[in-house]
Amino acid sequence: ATAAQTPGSAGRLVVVSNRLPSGDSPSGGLVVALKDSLQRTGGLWIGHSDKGDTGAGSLSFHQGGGFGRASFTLNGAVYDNYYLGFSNTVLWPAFHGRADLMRIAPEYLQAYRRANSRIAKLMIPHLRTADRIWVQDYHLLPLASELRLQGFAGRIGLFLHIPFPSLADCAALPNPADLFEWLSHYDLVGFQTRRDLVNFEDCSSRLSRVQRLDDQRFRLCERKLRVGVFPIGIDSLGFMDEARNADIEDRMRSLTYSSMMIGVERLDYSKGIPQKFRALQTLLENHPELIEKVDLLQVAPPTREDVSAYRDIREETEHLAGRINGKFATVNWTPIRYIHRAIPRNELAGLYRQARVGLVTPLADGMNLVAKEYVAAQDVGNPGVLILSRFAGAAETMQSALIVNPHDPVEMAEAMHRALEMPADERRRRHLALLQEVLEHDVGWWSSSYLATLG
Ligand code: GDG
Repeated sequence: ATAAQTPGSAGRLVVVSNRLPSGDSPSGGLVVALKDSLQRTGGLWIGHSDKGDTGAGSLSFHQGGGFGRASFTLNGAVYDNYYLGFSNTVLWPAFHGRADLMRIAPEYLQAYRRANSRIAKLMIPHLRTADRIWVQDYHLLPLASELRLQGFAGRIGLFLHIPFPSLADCAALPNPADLFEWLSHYDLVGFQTRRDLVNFEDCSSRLSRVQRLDDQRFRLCERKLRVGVFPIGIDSLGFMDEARNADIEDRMRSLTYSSMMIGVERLDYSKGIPQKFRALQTLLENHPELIEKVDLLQVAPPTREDVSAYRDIREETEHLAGRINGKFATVNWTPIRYIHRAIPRNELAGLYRQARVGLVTPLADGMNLVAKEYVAAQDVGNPGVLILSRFAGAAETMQSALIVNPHDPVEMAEAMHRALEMPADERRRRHLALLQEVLEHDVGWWSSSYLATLG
């Protein structure tokens, strides 16, 4: 098939992600970062939407949001097998070190290929030769190969938001060589951390045909590929404002105890919530003077509930919270306040600012934006302390946090104790170093350095 590409002189930015950002709701960091380039180049954001005619043979264009937005729909069964199936029951667990949670089924891979081929087909009539396409994340790995097959010859980049797997996990994928074949059709593949780049090199050299050309260039499956490390950030100034203006303090003042620790993450098995709860239990056992003095506010909105591993982690989390609360609670205090729904963004910013300790303790995480949001939200004169897992991508650049191993409950409990007792000058020193990093490498820096490299 040939692409009906409109020749055009000015290249636009075309962003493709699994989900199309909505035009009216408050913008996430990614939208804030890309809005300028999209507007300036008259660009387009393409993503899935379930509002629409599933049989539609073309993209649907939407109003609002300040830049071009177009959506595709997929047949319900194809979408489920592509999104819940291959993306979230094969790729997500393998890429997060949990190959044991994979469920491999031929119809998942088939739907994943079909979905990507269909997305490419719907995109082709709307593309111009000079466009730069920026594909977001693991749902769309084969998109470049499909676009090439259908005739698009312009620049295509991929950013992987999640970790690149280790060799053992990569080898557990249904057809490991496919992954490298898919990646080889991009001009630029961006990773969150150096560790991901090392894993990519390790896996591709064992499972595919690769040759290093220089620092940033490989020959992969007979094609040239550029790679780079681009740690994603947040809209740091925007979030600092949000936290300063949040009006949560009055309501929080009615609480009788002084120290709140906070955890915020989708209820995902990669986030280490049970490990965090067990560490809190160890803290209360080893430091009983903290009973009625400290608590953990855990915000854990539901996610991917149709996948069985997510039902299991919910059971485990709720069982553990109940057990720990039952064991330690008194008539006017409970150690864990657990909220299983999303709370509004501005409220979240105010809660981070109130919390003396931010607990970001995933077992595996591409970057982890909560760590950056917690830092941005603090009062610089009297900041809280960030406890950060060494398995979060964020740990590569946020070494002034208290870095912990989430598998070790005693180490984590001691870090919590240390954070709660930390003198103000040490808190300010650590916070300042972290804040500088969060401000310097915000999401605007991330998108412009990626796009400058894509060319
Ligand atoms: C993937 C990678 C990488 C959470 N609960 C609520 C809420 N959130 C917001 C947080 C934060 C975002 O969701 C979560 O971002 P993370 O980075 O922590 O994690 P993932 O969702 O797993 O994201 C990750 C990221 O992509 C970007 O590349 O860092 O490693 O896994 O912004 O604040 N927001 C609101 N209510 C909630 O209850 N409003």
